[in-house]
Parts: sequence; C-alpha cells; structure tokens
Amino acid sequence: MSIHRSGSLRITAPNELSLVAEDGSALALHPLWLRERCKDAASMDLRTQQRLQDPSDFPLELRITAISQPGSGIYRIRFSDGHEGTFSAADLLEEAALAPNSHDCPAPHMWDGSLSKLPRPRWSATPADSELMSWLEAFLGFGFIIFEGVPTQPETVLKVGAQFGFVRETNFGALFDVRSTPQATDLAYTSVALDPHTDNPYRAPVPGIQLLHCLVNETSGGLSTLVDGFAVAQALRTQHPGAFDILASTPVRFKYIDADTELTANASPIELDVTGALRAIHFSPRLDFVPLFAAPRLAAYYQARQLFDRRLRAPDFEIRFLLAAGDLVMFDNCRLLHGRTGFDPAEGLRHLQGCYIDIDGPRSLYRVLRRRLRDAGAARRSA
Ligand SMILES: O=C(O)CCC(=O)C(=O)O
Repeated sequence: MSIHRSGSLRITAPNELSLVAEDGSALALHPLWLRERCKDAASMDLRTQQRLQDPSDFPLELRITAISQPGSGIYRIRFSDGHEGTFSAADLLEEAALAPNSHDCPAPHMWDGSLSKLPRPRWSATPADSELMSWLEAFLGFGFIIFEGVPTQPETVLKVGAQFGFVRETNFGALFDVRSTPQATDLAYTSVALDPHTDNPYRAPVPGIQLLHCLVNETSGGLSTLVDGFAVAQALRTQHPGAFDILASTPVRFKYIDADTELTANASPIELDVTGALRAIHFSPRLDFVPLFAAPRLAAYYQARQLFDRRLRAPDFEIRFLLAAGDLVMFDNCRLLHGRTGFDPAEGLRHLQGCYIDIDGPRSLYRVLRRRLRDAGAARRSA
C-alpha cells in the first residue's frame, strides 16, 4: 500500500489547489488540511511552531474562497472563515511526500549475511557536522554502526551515547558491564554463546538503541553477531505469509525476574505499524512465554516461531565481527538482533560496557543537522 504522494502543485479550479501526479491524476488538497498548516502569527506561535488554535474548532464545512499565486512557488489562500494563509509550494510538496509511517529520515537499507563492507568509521568526540551526518546516515540505513578508536576509559560509552540521544537508565543502571561473573543476573554476564535476540523485550517501552563498547578482549571467541530482523521478517512474509501473520498478531509475554525487579511486557514478535509496515521485532527465546491458547493456535504459533528463529540463526542473514578494545557498536534494538559466540574465560578477560539510548535521538539529530547544513549551504550561495 503506497500512500506516498509526489507531483507538482497546480490550481485546478477557481478555488482548488491540487497535487498533480506525473500520470496527470490530481488530488485536491482538503481545505482543512491546508488551514491547519497556516504558518502565520495568528495561527501559530512562531518561536515554538506550535498551533495557537485547536484545529477541531475549524468548521468541518470550511471552504477555500480564493487562491492566488503572488510569486513563483507561493500560494495565497483565503478560507471561508475569513483567514488568509500564505503557503510555500516546497513546504506543501515535502509534507505531501511523507508516507504515513515515515520518519522523514533515511529509510532502512535491509541487509543479510552477505554484507561485507560494514559501516566502521573512526570515532571523534568533536566531529564536524558533515562527518556526524555521514555516521547518522549509515546508522539509520543499516541499523548499526561500529566506531573504532573509542578511548577505553570506563564509562566512555555514556559519552558516545549522549552524542546521539538521551541515555536510558534501567534496573541494570545507566551503564552495564558485560563480562563473565560467577553470580550472573543475566546470561549476557556469563561466557555462553548468545543466540540472536533483542534486548529487554520485557520492558515497556523497550530500549530503542543499544551501545556496546569493548574495553578489553583477550579471548579468541566472543565474536559479536548482528542480524537485520526486518530483512528476516520480510523474507518470512514472502515465503510463509501465514507464519508472518501469526507472529504479527500473537501477543507474547516477556519477563525478567531478579531479587529487586520483576518486569513483564506483552508484545508480538513482529510488530507492524498502522500501514502494515514493520515497526519492531521483539525476540528473545530465553524470556518469551506465549499465553495459553487452544492447541491448534499454539501449534501454528510454535511452527511460525520455529520458521522465524531458524532464519534468524541462519548464516545467510548473520554478520560476525570481533570487537577489539576501543571498538564500539551501536545498533537499533527495535530492528536488529544481536548475540555473540561463546568464549573461554580461561583465555583472558572480555569486558564490554553497554548503555541504551532512546530510539528517536539519532533521528532528531539527523533532522537538526539537515536543517543546519541546508541553511549553511543557502548562506554560502547567497554570499
Ligand atoms: O557479550 C556480547 O557481545 C553481547 C552481550 C549481550 O547480548 C547484551 O549485553 O545484551
């Protein structure tokens, strides 16, 4: 289903402004859709760009009573409530082109196990805007980025996280140490292999982005693994649509328990948005408990989960890499699954520090930088 609209603006009738597609089809812009986009001081607070009126108070029968084009790419529209608004064609076209589920940022560029060129830039505490933008483009497209050269001082992961968004504290603290310990409160804190999983599906909301920073790695195992959960879900949707639908519609209870914490959350392993597009993967075979449904429904669920899990664990979808001291991987915990191969703690120490940040931090930063780079470009051109 594509609701994404593109074309050009044209006055198609005395009181009608339309988006005209390349095939000639025209979509008249609804008077209320235009009215609630008025950007003048009577309609919005210009500093915050927040509306001053509740748009539900506009009359439902609002009409356009006049349209003129005072300049190239500018429309002046009078509405039947007496208000007049000035619109930039560029703004309206940009807005019209936004798909309902769009984040207005680079779309996921799905990948599988054949991905050979990993996004692996050298980290800097003070990157130029253009460098930061290239990191964000890589992260938003691939769902992950591996930084090299991050100083191995403890807690640096918090500094890197704060470059991209707000650090999300959990019961594991603002920062957690991933190393093998005797009384581990999570299997991550042992040396066993971890199959692909998303972190903390028992939490609502789940932490959006995870960072893992390697401080020491003296072992030959413990390779990091990543899988693009969206690519796997997409393959399942194509090959086994029935299984995909079951995983997108079965609420599973995820739970975590220790002495001080008892967290549970219900989520379907594959979460879709209102348009049916992939929104998130919630998958952790160590922690998932499907409710008691009738046997046929459970049988179908278990078969669907097995089909999904086998693909998640297949080498065709997985990438593996070694995190050496000073490497830091940041990944989208709503899209990617991560894991590691097992290691022998007798070989030496393997110590990572991790933290979470909210999912929308890098997107916000991307939009701010895009605005800043555009403004800088415009200023250069007019100089
Ligand atoms: O040890 C690793 O590389 C990964 C640990 C892990 O899965 C986690 O902390 O969530």
